[in-house]
Amino acid sequence: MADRTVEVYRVQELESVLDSLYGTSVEGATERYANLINDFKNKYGVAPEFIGRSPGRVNIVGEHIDYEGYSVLPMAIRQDTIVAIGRASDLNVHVATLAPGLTEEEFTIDAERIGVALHTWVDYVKAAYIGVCKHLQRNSSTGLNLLIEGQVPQGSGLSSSAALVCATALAILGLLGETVLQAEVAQFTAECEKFVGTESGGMDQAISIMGELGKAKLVHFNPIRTEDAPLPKGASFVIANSLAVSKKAEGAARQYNMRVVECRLAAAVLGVKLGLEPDDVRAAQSKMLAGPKGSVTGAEAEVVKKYLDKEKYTQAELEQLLGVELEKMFEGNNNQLDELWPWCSGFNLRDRALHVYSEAARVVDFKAICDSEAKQDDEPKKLDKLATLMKQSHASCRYEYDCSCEELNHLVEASINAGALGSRLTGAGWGGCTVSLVPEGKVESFIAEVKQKYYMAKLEAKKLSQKDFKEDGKGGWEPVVGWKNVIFASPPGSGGAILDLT
Ligand code: NG1
Ligand code: MG
Repeated sequence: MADRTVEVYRVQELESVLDSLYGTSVEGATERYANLINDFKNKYGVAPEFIGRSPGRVNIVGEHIDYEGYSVLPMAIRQDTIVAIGRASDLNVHVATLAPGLTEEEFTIDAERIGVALHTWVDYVKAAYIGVCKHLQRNSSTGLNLLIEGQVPQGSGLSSSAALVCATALAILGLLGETVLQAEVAQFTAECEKFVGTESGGMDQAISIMGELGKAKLVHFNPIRTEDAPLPKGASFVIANSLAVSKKAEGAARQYNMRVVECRLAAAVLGVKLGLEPDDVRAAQSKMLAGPKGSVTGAEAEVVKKYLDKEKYTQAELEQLLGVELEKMFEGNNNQLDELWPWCSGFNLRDRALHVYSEAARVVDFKAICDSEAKQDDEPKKLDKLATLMKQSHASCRYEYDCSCEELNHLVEASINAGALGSRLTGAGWGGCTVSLVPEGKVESFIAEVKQKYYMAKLEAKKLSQKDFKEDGKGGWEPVVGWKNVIFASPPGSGGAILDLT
């Protein structure tokens, strides 16, 4: 596929730009952008020059395999982050947000002197700025004013963080007048998000930047590139937030990084058992045993079961097997993987590896079904096959990767009972959202039923926080953020873009 540059819209009339950006006229969108521009003027005294915009995403299949180099199949969603930018009169980057209660900050334009440590959301902005400077090999020559507004729910596995990092990077690139390839931005934003917490792969940034209206994408890594995955007709993807917050940068980040460690250890042990040379073992440890193009042959599960015979390995066992101290093995890593030791009680290499290989194969199967020429009357069969893969993916995440939680499992169950063909957790897990495949004609009744069977039932059983709900004025309850932000059908949305206001 030809390398595309990031889309730049010259804004003469906001409304028509937004129509092509969102593919349809979105209620309140014009006001939203106009407010951002206005608030920017009020805050900084001058009009913004550019707006960067990048969406959240939902992963349809291929969970926790991007950081092993295997391909994944997500789509961009409509909810996005927008960042207005202009030049400042000093040599600082000033950052403010329209979200209530969040502090403002400023930092120097000297990228070398910026520290990031995930203390606040501003660290994502800093990470994006550093990423742009590293990529361009120069700092901004002037200070910058930024105003940020985001609509991607946080901590819900829809990648609000990638939306923030990517939208910020695009705003800065717009202002600096740089034309850039989508794949380049996807690559460096994935790197810069690693400064801020998780040893993640590049899925979120890739789809946030490279998403396209109406299209799910098969995303490959090393190097990042995409293929279209034509979704069969007759079904919608419905996203539902379990309202259990996945605190990725805190508890779950440890669990997330712990999975990265387990996968690398699994690869290293397999390498030793398969008689690889030490150098190849080291290579296998940094990439799981992905084939040349991250391909799977189907034979991996047998190998895993044969050689990774124990459920949990201790640190001492692993050090003996690998002939190296684990602390040494993970030394010098951004996210202090070497600080995980006191926190863990053993390494489950077999189950993690089984998940990775089976999930990688499911992505290949999913794409093949999407691509298969089906006569109109075969579409329902295609949907069933895709749904089966989604269900298998959830089971594998739940039992083998252990990244689900009670709420997610209940929500998946309620979704199937409410008429979804398939349903699974999406994103890192341990909380956050599910994605369900629902026959088109049933979306409304599906949503109504899940409201009762999951949200109301859980609320009544005091298993959801009362703080997340308020009275709806009709004798019932509704989420404080509104139902449409908690459970909604999502067609594939467009990727990142720059709006030129000059
Ligand atoms: P979330 O937590 O949904 O942003 C994370 C990783 C992805 C991927 C998924 C699991 C980050 C920024 N993203 O997604 O790269 O590994 O988990 O498939 O950590
Ligand atoms: Mg994230």
